Amino acid sequence: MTIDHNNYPSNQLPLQNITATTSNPLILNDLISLPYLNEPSILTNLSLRHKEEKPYTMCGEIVLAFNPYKRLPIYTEEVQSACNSKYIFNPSSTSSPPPPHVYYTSSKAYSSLMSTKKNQSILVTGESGSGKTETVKILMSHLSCINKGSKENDVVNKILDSNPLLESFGNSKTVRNDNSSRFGKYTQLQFNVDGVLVGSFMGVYLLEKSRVCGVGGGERGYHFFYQVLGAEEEVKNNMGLEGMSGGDFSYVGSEGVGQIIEGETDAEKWIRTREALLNVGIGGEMLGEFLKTIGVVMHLGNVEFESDGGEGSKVSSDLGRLASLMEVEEEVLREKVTFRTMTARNDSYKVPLSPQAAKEGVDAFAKELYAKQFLWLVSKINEATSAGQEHGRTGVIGLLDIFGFESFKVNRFEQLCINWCNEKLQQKFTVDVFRSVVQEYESEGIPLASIQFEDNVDVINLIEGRMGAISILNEECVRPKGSDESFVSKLYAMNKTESDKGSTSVLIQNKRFHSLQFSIQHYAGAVVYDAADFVRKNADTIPVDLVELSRTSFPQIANAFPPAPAPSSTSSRRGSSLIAGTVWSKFRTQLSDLMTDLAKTNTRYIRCIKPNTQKLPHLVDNESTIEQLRCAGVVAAVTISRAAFPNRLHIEEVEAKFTCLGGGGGKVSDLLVAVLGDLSGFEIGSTRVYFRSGVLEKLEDLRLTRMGEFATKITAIVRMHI
Ligand code: AD9
Ligand code: MG
Repeated sequence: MTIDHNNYPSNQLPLQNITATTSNPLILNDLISLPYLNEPSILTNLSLRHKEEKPYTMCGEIVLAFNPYKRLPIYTEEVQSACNSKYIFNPSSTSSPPPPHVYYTSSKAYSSLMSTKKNQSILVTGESGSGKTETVKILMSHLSCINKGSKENDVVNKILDSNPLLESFGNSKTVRNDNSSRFGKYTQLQFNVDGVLVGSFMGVYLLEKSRVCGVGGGERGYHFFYQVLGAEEEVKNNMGLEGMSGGDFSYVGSEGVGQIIEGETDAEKWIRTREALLNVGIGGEMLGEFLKTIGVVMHLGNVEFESDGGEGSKVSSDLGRLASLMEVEEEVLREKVTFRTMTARNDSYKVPLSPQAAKEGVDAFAKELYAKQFLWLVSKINEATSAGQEHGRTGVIGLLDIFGFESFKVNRFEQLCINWCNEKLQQKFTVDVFRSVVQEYESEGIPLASIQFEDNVDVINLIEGRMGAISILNEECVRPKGSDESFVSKLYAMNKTESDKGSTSVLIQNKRFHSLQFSIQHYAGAVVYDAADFVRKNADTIPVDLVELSRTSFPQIANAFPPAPAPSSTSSRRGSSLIAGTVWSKFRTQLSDLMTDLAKTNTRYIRCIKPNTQKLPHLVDNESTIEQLRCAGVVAAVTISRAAFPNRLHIEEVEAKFTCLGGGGGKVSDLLVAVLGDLSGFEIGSTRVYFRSGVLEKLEDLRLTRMGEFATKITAIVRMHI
C-alpha cells in the first residue's frame, strides 16, 4: 500500500524507523496499557508475544489474533473451561483472568446473550490468509459446547460440518492462502433459552465468480472441481467425467491436480464432502442432479469456437457430451451458443456472435450456473440447520468472516466492492470503539472531555451517496453507449461539484493517471483503481438464449433460472430493473441488510493479522504487520481510546511504581500532586489513573533518574568496600 511518509498522525512513525527492538521491555497482554504508545511499541509487543507462541493480544475489548501458522495446544477443554469460568459462570471471582484468547470474545458474547437476551455479533476481519475462517471455526466449536444440553444434539454436527462443505465449494488455493475463502459469510448461531446451540443460519456475499473459469499460475479453481475428479467411478460417470482428468478441462487444468491441501488429498476431501452433503440432506436423486450440474459447468469450459468465415462463429469442439449431460438437443445447443436473440418492439431476430463473444457468453453462463449452485447449497444447509421458534430459538450470536481491506498493484472492480464493504464496517467499528470509551469513562467516574476522531463518511458518500460512484456506474450500465471512460470522467465531474459545495474530496486525481484510473483516500490509505471492465462486471449479463435453453434442461438447472417477471413496456422501467440487477445494487442491498442486522446486535471485534507471506511460524514481517494494524483500525482504536488520556494504569501499579519518588501521605492523588505540582495532569477513576499526554512519560523519566541515582550510590558504596 502507498504510504505518505510526510503525513503521519502523532502516534505513527514512518516505517523505516520501525524495528522490533524493545523500547517497551514488558510483554503486555493488553496494548492499551503500553506506557509508550506508538506503532513501534505496539509492533514490538506483538512480535515478542508471537515468538513466545502467544498468538492473542488484547487491545481493550478487541482481540488481535496473530496467525501462528502452527497448531498450538491452546484450544483444549481446559482452556475453554478457564474462559467459561472467568467470563460466563463466575465473572465476579477475583481470580486473575486467563491469557488473552478468542475464547474471551466468544465467552463474553455468550454471557451477554444469556444475561441481556440481546443478540450478539463477532466481526472477524483481516487480510487473506490472516486466519479469519480458522478463527470463526474456533469460535463456533467453543460456542457449540458451552452448554451441550441434555439431549443428543445432532444439529451441532451439521453446523460444524457445513464449514468444510461450503469451503470445498467456495474456497480455492491462491498465492496467499491454500484454503482461501472466495466469499464473505455471516453465520448466525441460534441459541435456546437455556443457552444450548439449536441451529444456525448463514448469509453469503460476493462469491468470486471469475474463478470458475480458471485462474493464474500457482493458484487453483474451486476445490470442488479437483475433489470430484478424484471421486468414485459412479460419481464421475454421472457427471460426464468418466476417463477424464484435470488437464481435460480448460476450467481446471493439470497444474493444481494432486496437491495436498491442509494435509489431505482431494480424494480424501471428497469423502468428507460427500458425507457432509448427505448430512445436510443432499442425497439420492438430488445429489445426482447437483453433481451433474457441476459436470455441466466443467464441460461448458471446453466449448470452443472458430470463425464461420463471416461475422459469426461455429463450434469447433465436440458438443455431444455436454448436450446429453444437459438433456438438450445438440443442434439447439449449437444455435444457442452461436447466436443472440435480439428483441425490438414486437420483433425478435438472431444476431450471429463472433467467436470471442460466443466464448464470453458460455463463460458467463457457466459462472452464473456455478454461483446459483453455491447459493442453492447455502439454502440447503440453512434448511437443515436453521431452527425455528418452535425449537425454542431465542437469540443469536452472528459470526462475520469477511474479506479485509485490499490494496494491490492493480485494483479492480472487486477491490472497490471489498473496500467499500470495509469502509462500512470501519464506520461501525469507530462508532463502537468510541461508545465503549465513553462507557469506560462513565463507569470509572471520569469527566468526559470531548474526543475527536476521524470518520469516513466522505468515502462512503463518494461510493454510495445519491450522486456517488454506484449511481454513476449503474447509469452507465443501462446507457446504450455506457463506458468505463465515461464512468471515470463523470465520477470526477460529480465529485468536483460536490466538493465545490464544501465537502472534502476523497477522490484523488493525478496527472500521471491514465483515463481509466482514479484514486480513493480510504481510511486505511489511498488506493488507485483501474476502471477497465467496470461496466461489464457491474452489469454481469447472462445470455438470454442460454438461460432459455436451461429451462428445458433437467430440474436442477431449470430451477436455477426461474422465468423473470414479464418485462415492462416502458424503457425507463426496463432501465430501473436492470439497475436493480447490477452487482453493485445487489451488494448494496446485501450490505445494508447486514448493517441493519449488525446494528441490532452487540458487536465485538477480532482482528486477524498475517505475520508473514511465507506462511511460517515464528516469523514477523514488520512492515506488512504494521500496515495491517493500520488497516484493521487498531492504531485508530488505541488513539480514540486514549484521545483525552493517552495513558492509564491501575491505581495499585501507580503506587508500586512511583512511591519511590516520595511525597504524599499514602494516597495516590497526594503522591502524584507532590511529584507533578498540581492535579491538571491526571484523573483518578474507581480502578485506574488516567494520565494526560506526556505525564506518564515524565513520571517514568523521573523514576528512571531516581533509580539511576540509586544505582550510582549503590555502586559507589560497593566500590568503597572493595
Ligand atoms: V482468506 O481471506 O479466506 O484467503 P483467512 O480466512 O483469513 O484467509 P484462514 O483462516 O484460511 O485465513 O487461515 C489461513 C491458514 O493459516 C490456515 O489454513 C492455517 O494453516 C493457518 N491458521 C490460521 N489460523 C490458525 C490458528 N489459529 N492456528 C494454527 C492457523 N494455524
Ligand atoms: Mg477464509
